[in-house]
Amino acid sequence: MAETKTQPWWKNAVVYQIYPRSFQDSNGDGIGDIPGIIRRLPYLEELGIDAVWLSPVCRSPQDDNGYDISDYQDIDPMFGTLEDMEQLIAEAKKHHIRIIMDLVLNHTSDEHRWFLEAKKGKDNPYHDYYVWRDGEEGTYPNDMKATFGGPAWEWVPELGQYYFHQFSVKQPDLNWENPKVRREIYDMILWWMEKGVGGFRLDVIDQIAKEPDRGITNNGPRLHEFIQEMSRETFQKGDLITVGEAWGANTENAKLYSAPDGSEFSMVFQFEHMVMDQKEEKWDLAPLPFVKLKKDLAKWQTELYGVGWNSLFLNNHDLPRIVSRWGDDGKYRKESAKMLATMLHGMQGTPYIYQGEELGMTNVRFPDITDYRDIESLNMYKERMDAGYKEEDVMESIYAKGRDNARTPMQWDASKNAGFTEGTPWIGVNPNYTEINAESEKKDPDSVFHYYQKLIRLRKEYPVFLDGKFELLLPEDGQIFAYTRTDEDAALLVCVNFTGEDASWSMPEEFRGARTLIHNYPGEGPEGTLRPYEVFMLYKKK
Ligand code: TEU
Ligand code: CA
Repeated sequence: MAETKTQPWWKNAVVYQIYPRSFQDSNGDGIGDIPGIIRRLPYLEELGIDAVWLSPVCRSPQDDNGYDISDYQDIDPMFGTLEDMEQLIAEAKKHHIRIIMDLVLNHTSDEHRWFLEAKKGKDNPYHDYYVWRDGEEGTYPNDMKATFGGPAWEWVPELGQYYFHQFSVKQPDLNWENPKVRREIYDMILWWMEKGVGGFRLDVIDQIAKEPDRGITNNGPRLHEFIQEMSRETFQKGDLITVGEAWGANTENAKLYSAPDGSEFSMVFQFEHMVMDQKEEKWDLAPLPFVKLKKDLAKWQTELYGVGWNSLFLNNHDLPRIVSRWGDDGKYRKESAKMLATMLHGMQGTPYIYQGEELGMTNVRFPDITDYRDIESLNMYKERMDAGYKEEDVMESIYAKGRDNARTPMQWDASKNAGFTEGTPWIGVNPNYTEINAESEKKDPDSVFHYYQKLIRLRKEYPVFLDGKFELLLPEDGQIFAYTRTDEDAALLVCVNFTGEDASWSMPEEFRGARTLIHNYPGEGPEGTLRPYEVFMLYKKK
């Protein structure tokens, strides 16, 4: 273990994200569940991760797969019971794993008790828990749009009012201006903390301080005031990892979010690197500007050094599989999956691995739109078909960017349904599971799984991963992503060929003869030419 006495535990941790409905089914209903997760804890311990972030398991009508919560203090029967959750927390602890819950605080389900009350009348004590505007049917308060399509306003005839929703109509936005709402939320968080959770991921947290009349959704004026209050009232009373999801994060506000004094969160998920290969909308594809990507990641490394903390990720349940997106999921699947992992895990920050990423799982191409489940993809399909797009173009967008790419069942073995369920899975299994699965990778010393395992181990063994200062090499090179990490005692060189072609490379003088920590081709760290997707890390003591 690296010296971490003065550092919080989560700076040296690796987090694994589980999308519960797709991880492991235990009762044959085709839906992953908490007992299924408990069963797979030994696998996670073997991989070497320190914490698991669970996408929402609270009670929910599942309009947006659990991101529409109807009871924050209960578990959805689909996933199990509160006792199962308590057991998961306890069992995970035995495997040295902490459980991170997903807090969806920007909105609730429209079936949440607060919203059912709120709809009863303008005088109801819960009415002001949500964001309402008077009006007339058919004339929206303004032209704001919801992320999942259509207007951000929904008419409630009984009240003669619209409510505001940034996501689906079944996800009404909470009114954070109301101190009673904030207090309810803090009490709920404290309740989960008492149950022994290890931390929280905060869904679209930069959108809570909205001001719809001014068209403001993220980064509203009171945002950091609300977060600091929440942190003071809750997180700071425990030893937690907290990570805010913030599509609107930049290196300036990230210094607030992840301030070392702990006044807000441990860190945020920022998305600058995740929106480069698109035009205005994510569905409109554009080539990845590689040099720009390098400079952007380098900027985050440099600007947060010593004054904030980075999260490191390339995948989650909303994003396509990275090996299909920036690697090569055909001929060089293994090499390129390892390349992307190396590029990321050499940087400073807390790495997140999304289920199946450690196997090099790929995107899926289901033949028909009826094979898809995600509300975002289905709504987009309908909108674009109505607008006269060609079906094959719409499907290409879904193949490249649809969220269901990440949501197909975890591929455990080559048996029926990849060992995910004995029943009928809620969404199709990627047909490549007979080749790509955990069982076969565990047997193969050269697998993507073993490579991730090694990367995780290295981070814990060499303190330079934790504190080394980042420097980008060859910033203008169109194929190679190389950087160094340097602290008082040692230096690390991370070098990756991001492409499927040979790349010319000359070893920096100071790394000649340095020790190879990891390499995805046989032999020592190379000189002269890097083969397709070739990567290595070199280490030198000063
Ligand atoms: O995602 C935030 C969000 O803005 C996404 O809708 C994002 O724009 C989209 O997925 C990109 O494809 C969070 C959750 O991670 C997501 O699963 C939820 O659907 C959303 O919030 C609403 O809670
Ligand atoms: Ca189940």
